[in-house]
Amino acid sequence: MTFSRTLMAACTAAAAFAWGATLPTPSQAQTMTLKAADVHPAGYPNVVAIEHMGKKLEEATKGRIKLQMFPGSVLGGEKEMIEQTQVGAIQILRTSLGPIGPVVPEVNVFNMPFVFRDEAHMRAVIDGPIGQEMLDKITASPAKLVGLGWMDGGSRSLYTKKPVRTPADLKGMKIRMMGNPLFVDTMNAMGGNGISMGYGEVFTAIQTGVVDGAENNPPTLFTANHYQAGAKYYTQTNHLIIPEIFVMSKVTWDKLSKDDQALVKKFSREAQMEQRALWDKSVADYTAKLKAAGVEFINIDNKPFYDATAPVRAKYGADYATLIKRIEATK
Ligand code: BDP
Repeated sequence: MTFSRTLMAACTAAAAFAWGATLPTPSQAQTMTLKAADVHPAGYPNVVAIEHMGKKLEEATKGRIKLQMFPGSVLGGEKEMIEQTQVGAIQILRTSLGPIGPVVPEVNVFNMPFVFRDEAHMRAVIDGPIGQEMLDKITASPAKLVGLGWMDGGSRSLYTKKPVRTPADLKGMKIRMMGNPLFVDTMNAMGGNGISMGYGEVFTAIQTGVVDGAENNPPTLFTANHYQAGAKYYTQTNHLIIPEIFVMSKVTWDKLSKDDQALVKKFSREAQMEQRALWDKSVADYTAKLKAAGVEFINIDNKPFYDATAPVRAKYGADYATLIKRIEATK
């Protein structure tokens, strides 16, 4: 073999293991750089917690496993990123649980309106056995995703160009919802017209009047600038308390040694707890920033919205009555 052929062979081998795997001798642990992705910008609690998890992995494996974060939707919207994670092009994805629903229908129990009493209740559920079972369901499903851990996505409330206080006020208003029929049904039940749309299109849609508003938590409303597109009324409906999730591509997971898998699990649990502390602080900070920017927070009695969405819970919860009872019984 000539020198250049040897070089070519080496380059091909390097390309084949471009994301870092060494030649797969079973006794030798893997070297890899995990590509992690998030729609949120650098500095957002979820992004910071995953980056920190990467640092811990790097330290514990003496640099064998590294993590590179791609924040701010640079790798696409959540639907596209879920697909990329399924095929192994993204190794760790932090996403809302919302767009996981169409891929793993069981998770829709956590996506139902008002299924959690409040954020403390949601946290108790995700930290306990039900949270673990749900991660395991995702892992065991054919989706090719491994559920690593949960994050707090706070409570989602409405933000609109005109003030809303009751379901009747939503009549005729087009409200952007995440890509999952459950959310369109939720908004329709709440009195508006739910429009399913990717997160990256919401700013322009509000600005041009394609929609009259959207719904999200204060940190997202602030960092996505949607209030600057004209949605200045934030009505505290708290209709969805959706935990966020971070998953690993099954393609990647299967390449990890048992020891490395255990490390990833350990640091995932720590990331779940760390994000929460960052989250609480960010909600307070961004709420203050939104108020300073002129966003009007409207406090309402959200019972009429709870009552209006009963048919959505009945429809999507029908197959999970026992699980829902266990959620309700969680203190
Ligand atoms: C944010 C979630 C993010 C979603 C976004 C959305 O953190 O994962 O993509 O909402 O509404 O709260 O699409």
